[in-house]
Formats: sequence, C-alpha cells, structure tokens
Amino acid sequence: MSEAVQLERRGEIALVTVDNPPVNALGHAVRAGLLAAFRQAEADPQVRAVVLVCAGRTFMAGADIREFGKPPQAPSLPEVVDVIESASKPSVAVIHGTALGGGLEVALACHYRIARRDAQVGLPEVKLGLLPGAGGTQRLPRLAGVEKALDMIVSGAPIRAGEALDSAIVDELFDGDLVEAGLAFAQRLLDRQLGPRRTGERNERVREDGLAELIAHKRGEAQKRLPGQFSPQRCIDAVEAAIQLPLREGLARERALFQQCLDSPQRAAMIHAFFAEREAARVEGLAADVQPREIRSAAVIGGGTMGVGIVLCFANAGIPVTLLEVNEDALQRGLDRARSLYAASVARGSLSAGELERRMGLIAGVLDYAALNDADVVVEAVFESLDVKRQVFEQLDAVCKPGAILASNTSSLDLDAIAAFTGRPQDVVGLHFFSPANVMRLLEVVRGKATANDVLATAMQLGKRLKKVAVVVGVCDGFVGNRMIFQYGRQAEFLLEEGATPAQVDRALRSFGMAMGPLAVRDLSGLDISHAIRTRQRQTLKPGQTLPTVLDHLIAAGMLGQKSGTGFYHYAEDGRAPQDNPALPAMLEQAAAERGIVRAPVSDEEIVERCVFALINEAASILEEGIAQRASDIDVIFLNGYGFPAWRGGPLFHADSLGLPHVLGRIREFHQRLGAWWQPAPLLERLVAEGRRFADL
Ligand code: 3H9
Repeated sequence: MSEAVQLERRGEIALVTVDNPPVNALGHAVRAGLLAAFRQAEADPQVRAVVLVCAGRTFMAGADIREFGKPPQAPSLPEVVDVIESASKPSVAVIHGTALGGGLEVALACHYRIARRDAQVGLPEVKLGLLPGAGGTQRLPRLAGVEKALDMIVSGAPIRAGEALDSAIVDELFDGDLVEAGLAFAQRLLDRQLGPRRTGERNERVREDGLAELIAHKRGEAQKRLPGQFSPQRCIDAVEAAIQLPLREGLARERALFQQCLDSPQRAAMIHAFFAEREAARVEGLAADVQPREIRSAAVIGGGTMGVGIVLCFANAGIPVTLLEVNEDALQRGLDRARSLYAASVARGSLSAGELERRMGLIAGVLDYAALNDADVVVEAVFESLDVKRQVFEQLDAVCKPGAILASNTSSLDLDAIAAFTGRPQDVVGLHFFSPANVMRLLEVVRGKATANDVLATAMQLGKRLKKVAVVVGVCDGFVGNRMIFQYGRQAEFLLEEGATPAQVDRALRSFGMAMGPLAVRDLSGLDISHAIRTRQRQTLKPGQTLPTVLDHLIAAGMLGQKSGTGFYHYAEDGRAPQDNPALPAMLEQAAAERGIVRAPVSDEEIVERCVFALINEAASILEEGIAQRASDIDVIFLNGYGFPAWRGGPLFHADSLGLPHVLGRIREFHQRLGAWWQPAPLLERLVAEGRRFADL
C-alpha cells in the first residue's frame, strides 16, 4: 500500500483512507493504492464490507490535472473504478468537501454513497475541455436519470448534498464524523444482509422513453450556449452511448471520446487557465510570513451601479458594510437597488427570501463620513475624476481609524496620485471591480508605489473571501485589462470607419469566441464613458497616432448607447434584438472622409486579427513594463473580466498557440499599412528573435 492510501480493519469492515493533500487528487500513487486496498479487502476472508473515506478537507477532487498530457501510468482510473464496482463485498463512499470529477466517479463505482450535509458533488471535466472519463457519463445517468446527468456533465456545475440525495446520487446525508458515519452505515448493510448494488447494472433510467429527443434538445441548447467548444458535444455523445449501448460498450465509447478531448488544443488551453488562476494568487516580492490585516467591516462610497454591486459583494461574503451617499435620495436609491438585485435572485430561485433579509441586514446606509470611523476597509466608487477622488480621500484620511485600508475602484486614474491625497499612502490600494461587480469574478488589485505589503496581502485575501479572482497589477492608464481593451476597441472603431458594420465586427468576434461583441459592450456601458476616456487620451497621443472619430459624431447626435436608445445600434422599446442605427452609415462616411479614406468591404479575418493582435501587442508592452507580474495573469484577467473564450486560454496563450513569428509578422504588416498604433512591442520582437514564447518568460 502507498502512503497516500491506508487500509485498516475495523472488525468485519475494511476502512480505506485516501490521504493526498491538498485535495486528494487521484494521482498515480492514489490510484495504485486504491487498487491494492480494494483487492486486499476482497481477498481477506475476515472482511465483509469496505468503507472509503478521505482525510483532510475534501473527498477526492478529481484526477490529478498535472498528469494530463504526460505519458499515462498504470493503473488507469477506469481500471481502478472497475475493480471497485465489480467487488463482491459491499462498499460505501463517505463524501465530504467536494467529490469532483474522478472523485465522484470513484464514489459512483462504490455500491453505496453517503454525504456530509455540507458536501458538494459534480463532474466539472467540461470546464477543463474534457469529459468524465472514468465511467461518469455511464453511471451518473443510471442513478440520477439522463436529464439531471446531462445538466451536471454539460454545465460542469457542482450540486449540494441535499440535491444529490433528491437525485438518488447519494443514499443518505449525515452530520459529524466521517469514519463513524461510514462504519455505522456499513454495519447496517451487514445487519440487513445487503450486498453489492452496482450502479453499472441499473439500466431502468437509461432505457426510459423520449431520451433520444432529450439528447437532440440538449445538443441544440449546448450548441447555442457554448459555441465553438469541443467537449460539451462530446459529453453529450458519451451520455447518448449510455442510452444506446450496454455498459461495457458505453464505457469504451466514453474512453474514446475522452481521448479525443484530451488530444484537443482546447483541453490544453483550459487547463492552462485553471493553473493560471491559481498562480495569480502568488504575489512577487511578498514574503509568505506577511500577516494580512483583519477585515471585519467594510464601507463603500457611492451608491451608483458599481458601488451597489460592491456593497453586495461584501454582504454576500457575510461582511457588514456601510454605504455612504451624499444625500437622502441618492442613499435610498442605492439601498433600493441593492434590495431589488437581491429580489431578482429570489425570483430566479437562486436566493431564499430569508437570505435576502439576512444580507440586507448586513447593509447600513449613512450620509456622514464620521460614521466610517470604524471600517476596516473603505472602497471608493465615485465619479472618475481626480478632483472628486481628492475630496473623498481627504475626508477618509480625516475620519478613518489608523490601519484602515483605503481602496479606490478607479478603472484608469493614477492610483499614486490618489494615494497622495492622504497622509497614509501605504494604506491605499486599488480594488478595481468589473461591472456588474456582484457578478463578474475579476478583481484587479492595483499596487501603488507606496502600497504596504500587508495591505496588498489583505487585498488578495479579501478578493478570495469575496469569491473573486484577484490579480495584482501596477499603475498605468487603464491598468492591465482596460489598457488592453482600449487598443481592441479602437481597432473596432477604425474597422467601422474603413468599411465594416457594427453587426459584422461583433459577429466576427463572437465567432472567435468573445462573449459579446465590442460595440454591443460599448453601447451597454455608455458611449459617454468611452468618449470621456477618449478625450483624456487625446492629450497623451504619441507622434503618428490618430483616433477614430465615429464616437464624436455619435455623441454630438446625443446617441449614448442603450441608455439613450441608440448608439452603435438602435434599441427598440420592446426589448427585441438591437437593430442597425440608420444614422450611422452617414457618420461613418464622414469619419472616413476626415481620415482621407474610402470605405470598402473588410473581411471577418481582418477584424479578428486586428482586434485580437492589438490586445497581444499591448500585453507585451505591459509585461515589459512590469505592470503585470506574468503572462498568465493577463490571460486570467481577460478570461474573467472581458469574456475572452476559456477554450483559447487567454490572449497570450492564444498568441503562443498561433506561433509568435506569425503574430509578429501580421503586426509588422499592419504597422506598414496602418501606422503608429502597430509599432511592434520590443518584447514580442525579442521573444521571436530568441525562438521563445510568452509561456517561457
Ligand atoms: C478528472 O477528474 C478526469 C476524470 O473524469 C477522468 C480521468 C481518466 N489535480 O483551487 P484551490 C491543486 S478531471 C491537481 O486553490 P480551493 C491546485 O492547483 C479533474 N491539482 O483550492 C492548488 O494547488 P496550489 C476534475 C489540483 O479550496 C491546490 O490544489 N476535477 C487539483 O479553492 C488547491 O486548489 C476538477 O476539475 C487536481 N484535480 O478549491 C476539480 N485540484 O496550492 C479541480 C486542485 O499549488 N479543483 N488542485 O496552487 C477545484 O475545482 C478546486 O481546486 C477545489 C478546491 C474545489 C477542489
């Protein structure tokens, strides 16, 4: 037996314990240990039942992701699972924490399953570009029915223990000690003389009527919701095999489909994204012994859309939060907005009415800065103007207790200038949330030149508590994400002026995989905001850099995007899909004339390359300047804040996949044809000259 798996006898029951921190991943040692333990229990005449538990914080959280793409090492997980299911003595899996992927597949192969009341189970393989490859697609439908299994396998979302009980995935819930609960359950099996109950032999649920239609429906739904992704359709193929084939053949089909996913570039991209997200939590230059400050209460300045979203983040995490506004009306509007956002969750069924009241109970409203004197962290979310920020930070400096963290949610202003408005710049940090703040996972943590290490550590820890993906960035206009998106959006506008339409630009980038087209995004966030940023940027243009003018024309006509009913698109009052803005073609003609060009058709390929390569070139400059710590952090930012397709791994993973010589070649062509914005980033040129990739940095 290996160290990772222990076997001991408790009377007539064999207790198998997996202990492979941190998450009991099913690496080689665990697979070999499980195989040996179950075989030994089978061979031991004294043993009449087997209980499988895991040490530490969780049941097995899946196959060891680090082994994918490397030469396979026997025994394989399907082999282990087969031995567990075919055993002649009943086995019980005792689930706590998260039984995910291969972990749940091992549990499904056990003959009975019990779960601690706070546990979760799921098959998240699709999020890694895979499908459950150790029988999950054959066994889960046999227990929970085809519809439930498809929902879980195609979404990858875990479910809670209570729901798993209702879906017959587990047999019983328990509270308290794992081993005690497992042994007691196994003893009851023995007392009642219940033997093995093999999931793979239960066929009723996969032979029901109407399943072919259900499969066709789910296929269409996945096509629409997850366009361009390879593994969701393969997941459905595998579940279809459970309906059409006997278990053995279904398992073989699942194995073949799993291998297809394993070999696909999307798998590599999505696993890159998984590890990149965890890597982002590591902050360079921050010693492991830096003690974060304690955060027991928070305050937010400004009850606009952003401020209220941030208030909800704190309340959702159970942190009492005070909202400050300038007058009674604005404060009431902010509090009403918080309540109505929660009410929408209640209407959708994702929040209980009791929970709404509990969270609203954590939110207080005030008009006076003096009331913030006890807050551990204050996040400012007021209008993007340095003058306004000055007023806020001077007041915070006057009233906040020593050691309080003063955070700005600025999306592009100079954090060091903001910190200088206070007498304690070491306590100032940027917490750049993305709209809607209560939904979007990304949090850029802006490290100012004076930000203290323990403040940075606190901000990163707070990000995790708020269930965000926190990424450290440095100070510059737009930090990492927006600085890159400025380039991307500017190209989208240039392309319009050169001859494309908003619908074509948006469609081309959605086909590439972006969650939304850039012009639809602009209309949503408000063209006045884009225009204000543009006006500011006019002051810092380098020689040869010009700006598109279409925004000026739209603003002059009072077209501000969705909020005014018209922007790049026209929005009918009945909420139907956006239509063409009939006034736009004349504006584009005018803008083209101002640039001295004639509008002509543009290809979809040019649209995608211009927008995406503009991101990559800017990212290279950002890396060189040290504004981002590492290439993978930039990928994390784009995957979690800007709707970049997960299956492409982020802009820089995508660049590496295309090959940097190709990317640089196109950028050089654009530079020749289109001028100054396309000056190749020196880092990109160096990487190509040295035959290296962003991943090698
Ligand atoms: C699969 O099972 C395929 C099978 O169907 C078929 C096979 C034939 N492997 O996230 P955290 C590391 S596919 C290796 O920060 P949390 C992680 O990198 C798999 N390492 O903790 C991190 O390391 P570090 C299906 C793993 O508490 C540390 O553990 N399963 C794995 O916030 C802590 O992770 C999944 O997709 C792994 N499977 O969340 C589940 N998982 O400290 C993936 C984690 O060095 N895992 N690590 O940075 C998760 O969703 C979360 O990690 C979990 C814990 C919810 C478990």
